[in-house]
Amino acid sequence: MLNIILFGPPGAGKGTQSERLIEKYGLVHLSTGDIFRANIKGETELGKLAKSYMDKGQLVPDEVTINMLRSEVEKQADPKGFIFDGFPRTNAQAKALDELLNDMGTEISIMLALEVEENELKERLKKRAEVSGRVDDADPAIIENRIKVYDAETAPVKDFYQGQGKYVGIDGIGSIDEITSRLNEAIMAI
Ligand code: B4P
Repeated sequence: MLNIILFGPPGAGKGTQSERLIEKYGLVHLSTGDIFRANIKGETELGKLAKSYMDKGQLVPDEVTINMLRSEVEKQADPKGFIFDGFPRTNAQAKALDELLNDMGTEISIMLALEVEENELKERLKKRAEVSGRVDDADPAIIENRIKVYDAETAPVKDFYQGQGKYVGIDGIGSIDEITSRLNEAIMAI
């Protein structure tokens, strides 16, 4: 199986690039952000809980996120592989993902980390706010908080995969096509 983690700060292009990679490699796309947003739209209990964190730019608690991800993975019959987009975001999530894949007789193939500097991230999210209707994109203070949470809780996840020799940094600045080519090159080199 080909199991890819697409990693990076909010606005780095994870969602945008995932759409292209799933098509090319026939992978299952699991975006925890998208799943939470679908639950918010459907007004489920999970959605109500997730919204109370997301609207403030905080992470949804690990236990809730891990259980949700596990059930989404286990739903798939005979997958060719997965793209994990926006997961793991903490070391506890990374450990849980390793255990889950291990139980399935597989593992993470590569972590592709999109590297984009902070001012560019803020610009992209501000632009997206005009069309997304996302509360967490609309307020500069919330964007600031998302980046702060990323630096404190999510960035250290890089070390977890670097320790396994699976981390590859990708320049996330440039056209969407250029960045897709860089990602494809890294996947071909696995
Ligand atoms: P996500 O949905 O993952 O939010 P995100 O990080 O902002 O999305 P993404 O970063 O994928 O957007 P993209 O780069 O594609 O999470 C939202 C919230 O959910 C979190 O804050 C948290 O509260 C919660 N959550 C999710 N997962 C969780 C977890 N595992 N644990 C706990 N909580 C969790 O796009 C950004 C914009 O840039 C787009 O408008 C795009 O058009 C533009 N763009 C992309 N590539 C570009 C390029 N090359 N040049 C210019 N613009 C570009």
